[in-house]
Amino acid sequence: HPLSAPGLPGVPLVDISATGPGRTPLQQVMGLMREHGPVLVRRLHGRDTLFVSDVDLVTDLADERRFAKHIGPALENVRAFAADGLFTAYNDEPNWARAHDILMPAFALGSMRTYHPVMLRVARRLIEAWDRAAADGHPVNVPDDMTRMTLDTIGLAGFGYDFGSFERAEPHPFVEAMVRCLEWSMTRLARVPGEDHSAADAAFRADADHLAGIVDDVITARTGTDQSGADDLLGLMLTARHPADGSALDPANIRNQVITFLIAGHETTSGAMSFALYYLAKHPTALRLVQREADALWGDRADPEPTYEEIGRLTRTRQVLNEALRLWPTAAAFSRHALEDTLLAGRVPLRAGQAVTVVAPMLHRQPVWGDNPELFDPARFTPEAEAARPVHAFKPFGTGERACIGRQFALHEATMLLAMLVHRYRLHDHADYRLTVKETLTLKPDGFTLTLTPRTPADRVHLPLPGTSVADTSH
Ligand code: FDE
Repeated sequence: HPLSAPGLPGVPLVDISATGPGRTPLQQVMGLMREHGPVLVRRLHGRDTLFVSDVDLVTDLADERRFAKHIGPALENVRAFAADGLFTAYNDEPNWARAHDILMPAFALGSMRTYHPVMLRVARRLIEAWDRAAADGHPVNVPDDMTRMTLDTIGLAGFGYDFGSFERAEPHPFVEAMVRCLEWSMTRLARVPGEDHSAADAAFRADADHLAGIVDDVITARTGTDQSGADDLLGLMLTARHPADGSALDPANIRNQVITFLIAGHETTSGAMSFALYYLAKHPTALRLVQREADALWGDRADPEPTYEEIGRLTRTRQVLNEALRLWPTAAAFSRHALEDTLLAGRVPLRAGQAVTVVAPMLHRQPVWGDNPELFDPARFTPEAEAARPVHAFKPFGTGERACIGRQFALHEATMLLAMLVHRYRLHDHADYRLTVKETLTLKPDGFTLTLTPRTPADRVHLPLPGTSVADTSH
């Protein structure tokens, strides 16, 4: 039996210092929870982290009067290149509230109407590339192409900057530098005291400078030109004043926000679409349902022009995305700390300032999800099924005022692309892919490839969908 964690009677303490966290630390924690239960302390070189995934604990942690976002060691490392950008800012850093209040309107549901045409334009770039692969019989690398698509989308929609990712054989240098920065942030957590990491740190500095350089190009490209009509994120940041106190964002903070949005806006969303396609490729019944939904909108049209309103009607597609985000929430953990000494859910004593990390993929496998939580089943997200579940059982976007500001953006982008893809292609799991989840702070299905063939009118079943309702599956 493992020891109890200090000050936490009954909470198992698991020391992983002998092996370290390895390349898949999140999946290691999932394994520890499968063995020791949903509340545990992991010790690494004398540093303890309290991980939880019980619904009642997460529900209590969502109480904004008693808990707040915690910038844990992983996000501290990300601060080395994103500083006081929204994701990594401390709650009491003035730039957090300032940027949050200025940027909120840009992420309200209604603003997606503005981004829709750009999202559609980039979706068509991906489709062009996939049409060529289909014609040549070549496989496509799903996470790589999803990352091209999401980077180009946030670049164009947010900042009017074109990364042109589909014209490159290799990922854009920004992506490579960013992935290495994220990897540095993750592996730095596993360092053994006393080791020399100066080479890795120098390489990280070079990558971080590279990111800052690209971002400065993005900003210069804008400030040199006429700003009228630039109502995107960058335009807002450069011109908008805080609604209450009239203050503006300073240039250093704008740079941090652009880095933050480029990272947050594409890594997680591309992973979510990749997992959704993985599950669709493995689950013909779910695939048929989303194909019928897309067919009902676009029939045999070769190049449909999805409208903003139509994306809101893609209920089944949205359920598939939610179910993929349940099994593999791509931003898999978030941390909270207690504002005062308190008893978490009446059973775990916490001191003021003490941090707790929520392990979303395990929360999403708790008994409230039924007795077969590993099963991919989009029907878990029908309105009836959602109403029957505690609201905090599903947390792929974090919680409270520090929850994901880009949620509607990501869901609109991903729902539209998925529907367009299943409408257009038959997906072939040509390599009999076995899921391995790669971790770079975010999660991706590693090396997942598909081959494609165009769907024909004969592939389309012209039947109405049974009992579809337009439902908001938000949480
Ligand atoms: C945020 C976020 C979060 C939280 C974290 C913590 O708490 O720490 C999460 C969980 C998330 N997010 C998730 C996600 C998923 C997906 C798919 C996404 N996400 C997407 C996106 C897009 C975009 C643009 C974004 N996203 C963004 C963002 C930001 C900025 C943030 C921060 C906020 C504050 O204020 O804090 C986030 N996101 Fe996300």
